[in-house]
Amino acid sequence: MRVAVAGATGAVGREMLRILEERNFPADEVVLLASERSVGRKIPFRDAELTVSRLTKDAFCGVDLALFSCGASRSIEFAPAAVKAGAVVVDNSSAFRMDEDVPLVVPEVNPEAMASHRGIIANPNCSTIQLVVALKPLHDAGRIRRIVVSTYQAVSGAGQAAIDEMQAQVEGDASAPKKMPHEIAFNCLPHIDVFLDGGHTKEERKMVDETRKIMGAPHLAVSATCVRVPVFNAHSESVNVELEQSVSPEEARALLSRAPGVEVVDDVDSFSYPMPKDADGEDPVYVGRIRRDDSRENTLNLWVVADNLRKGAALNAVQIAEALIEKGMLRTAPVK
Ligand code: NAP
Ligand code: 3JM
Repeated sequence: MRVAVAGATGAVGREMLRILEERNFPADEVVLLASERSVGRKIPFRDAELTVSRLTKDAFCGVDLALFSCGASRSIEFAPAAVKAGAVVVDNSSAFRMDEDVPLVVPEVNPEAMASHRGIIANPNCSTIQLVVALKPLHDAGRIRRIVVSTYQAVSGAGQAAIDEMQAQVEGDASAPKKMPHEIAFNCLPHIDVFLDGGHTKEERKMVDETRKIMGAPHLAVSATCVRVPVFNAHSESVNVELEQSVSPEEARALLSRAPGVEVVDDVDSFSYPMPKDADGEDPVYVGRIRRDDSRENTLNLWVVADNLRKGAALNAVQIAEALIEKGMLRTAPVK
């Protein structure tokens, strides 16, 4: 099997390579693609060093699986060429997520959606992924009526340049920010992606639309506020969830303890709750601070934390690819 990683030099692409290696992904050959700027750069993978090539339409010859994380406009330009060359594309960008004929998949939540793919499968936004992994078990138990979520998103979600920008700022660099709309060090910015009509941001709109699509609940009430915080890696979310039927905090804890991809960290007596520093580099979606919202019937509050580069992006994409292989849905041509 020949696997292409488009955006291999980025924060998500590098994590993708680590995860392919860690999980012994059955790739016979891995092709690294990025912009002209990175051509010839060497990146360690398994026992070797791979050389980065330029992302072009011809780069997908003989490729069976293409993992895209190089921005939405590159996905629009190059993913169709990869499909034409016979590859299945797992796309990390927002380019195709809301297309009716593109499945939007979190394997723990809606693996059945993969079956209808026509060459492209979309990976949801990082903030959406951890939200739906935590909420699906509660939805199955008590039917969700409304979700109010506020995010505390790490700078790694904005790419390698944003990580470097905050690092420089904490070391005292006072020059004007280039990657963020304002200084992020020692600050909070309620502004992720662009502003849309009505005063919402596109990140907030993604959370609403994607959650509805993945949960198969097109009219679900979802209200999101997305905030960038001065954390290097791992997103946190404060989630208020109103259900049709009562689910007690104890029941929620039991359901979530059994749920795939979830780890409950919830013992206030020992000050145990999820934190981004603990989630950094880990696979699970961590859930804690599970408690009743006493101001409203059948309503719970939760605190949900996950590594946005892993479960929020690269790990979810690789899990989709693994599920495709397991279901025999990846057409693999012999490696030429
Ligand atoms: P990043 O660190 O800035 O990396 C961007 C990658 O895209 C680099 O490999 C870069 O190559 C490549 N690239 C940029 N312009 C290109 C061009 N014209 N042609 C070919 N390659 C080009 O960003 P990141 O955090 O890894 O995110 C990459 C993308 O993944 C985002 O834009 C977004 O669409 C998606 N993403 C999704 C999630 C999610 O929630 N699922 C989370 C984060 C990101 P060079 O090094 O050569 O510039
Ligand atoms: C996360 O090219 C772009 O505009 C990409 C911007 C981006 C996205 C996106 O819209 O694909 C940066 C970080 C995402 C995302 O996951 O939606």
